[in-house]
Amino acid sequence: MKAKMVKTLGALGLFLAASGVWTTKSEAQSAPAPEIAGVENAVLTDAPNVPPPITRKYATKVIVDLEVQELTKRLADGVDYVFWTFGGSVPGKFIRIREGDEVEFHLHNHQDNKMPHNIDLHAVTGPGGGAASSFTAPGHSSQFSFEALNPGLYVYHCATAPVGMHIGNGMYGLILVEPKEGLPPVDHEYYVMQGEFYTAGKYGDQGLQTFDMDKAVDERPTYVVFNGAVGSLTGDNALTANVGDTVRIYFGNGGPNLASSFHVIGDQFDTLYQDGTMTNQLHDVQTTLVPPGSAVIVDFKVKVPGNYTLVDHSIFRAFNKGAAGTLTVTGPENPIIYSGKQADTIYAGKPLAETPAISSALQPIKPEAPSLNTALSEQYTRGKQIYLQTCFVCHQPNGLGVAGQIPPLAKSNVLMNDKTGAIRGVLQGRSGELTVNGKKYNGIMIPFPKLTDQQVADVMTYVRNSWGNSDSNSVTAGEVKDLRRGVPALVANPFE
Ligand code: HEC
Ligand SMILES: [Cu+2]
Repeated sequence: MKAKMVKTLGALGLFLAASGVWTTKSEAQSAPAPEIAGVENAVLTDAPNVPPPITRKYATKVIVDLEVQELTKRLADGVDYVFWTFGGSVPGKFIRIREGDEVEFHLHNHQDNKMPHNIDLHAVTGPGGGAASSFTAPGHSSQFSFEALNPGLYVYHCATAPVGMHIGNGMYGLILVEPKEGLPPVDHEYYVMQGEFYTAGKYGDQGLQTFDMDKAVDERPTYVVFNGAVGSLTGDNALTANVGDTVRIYFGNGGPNLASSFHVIGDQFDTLYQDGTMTNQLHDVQTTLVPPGSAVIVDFKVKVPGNYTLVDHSIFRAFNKGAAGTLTVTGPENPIIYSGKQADTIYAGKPLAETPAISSALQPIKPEAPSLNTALSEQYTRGKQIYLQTCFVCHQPNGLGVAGQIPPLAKSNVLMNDKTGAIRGVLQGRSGELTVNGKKYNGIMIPFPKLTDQQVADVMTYVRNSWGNSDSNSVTAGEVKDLRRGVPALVANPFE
């Protein structure tokens, strides 16, 4: 109906214009369709690098190819984590386009990945920011297109359920929609993005760390970092500039939970594009608040040599959780702007009142020993490995699932009373309404056709003997083999 009305008004305008009743040209003609000239492939970069500024003066069709990769990488020294990434790193690739561009977006989900993913770009005008149109199973690609209507710096992120977990595992990045007139030139442009990680172990606990849903829900991160790891921007990885240079930082916050109080120790933001908008520029700012799902651009000129520390000024995060980076500025001293230490002399004030000593009596908490049926221990141990690679992301390391989204395996009546169904579920995937322990779920579990019969038997043995579940028998490879044989739809993909 709306389309029809527009058409009628258009015809009327044309008629009036033709008959000379209409006077001003701008009123007579509706805005011309935006001209799109040519096609190009987007240059994508990993942090802290930014693609070069856009010099063209017209809109074009930009093709973006972004591949989701689930990878084990360093989170801190001696600490590894399975990151879910847009392009192989956290944050995801930096995308740079121009206002008015038509973007043809291709999201590829690598065939070795375990999870479906999608993308919600805050620069997209349309439902979900592209999320539903880009929902992609492992080994598939999705395509959708959008017009970049609003200039600014925008966050993108995965929006596949459980959304918090996808973002919490590193699925976010930045897309810059340059205004038509461009941005003022600077000497250095850098890409920095903050995010939190919630690990089962404490800060610094060594080895491969798993995602901890309870900590994530409670918003108690173990790590708060810039660019996906402790130390991404320190030491040899520090950002650099020379005295007299102008530096621009595109700073985003992936969250998932915490707002960042972004600050550069020892300098001021000469220009702050608050909230990533081009129309609200502030000057001479010390600290700027960047909520999850938002971004800012800061420009400043460095005038004195030395190390400038980038922090989240919620300062324990900087010193105790990783949220610190360095900008190293080299060049001649400028004692007028900053003198350095000029004196150190003896000083003695009046004695202060005595304060009582504070005693702390913190007891370390002993972990609960798992009750383990020794006859099944070998299979159980192998099964646990598979569980921690394949199943825990959804069902959680503690087997409790995610309220309302993923059913529990701990004390699950479905798992324990329908062994055949549980095995079939792993082979074939599951979907549709399901009641577990009296609560309804309606989700999608992807199939695991790559697991061997023995691996399925092992993981079943593990889940049926963990978290209070107990099964006096193990599940055998033979049982799995029989079920697999009777399953013609084995490779059917529930996402298709
Ligand atoms: C992508 C997330 C995901 C992964 C990974 C996953 N599951 Fe599931 N699982 C689900 C969902 C969602 C359901 C409920 C499906 C429904 O609503 O029909 C489910 C249901 C189940 C059930 C039946 C319900 C219950 O709670 O007892 C079992 C058993 C199960 N999964 C075992 C496993 C095992 C074993 C693995 C690893 C091999 C695994 N799942 C991996 C999401 C997942
Ligand atoms: Cu995802």
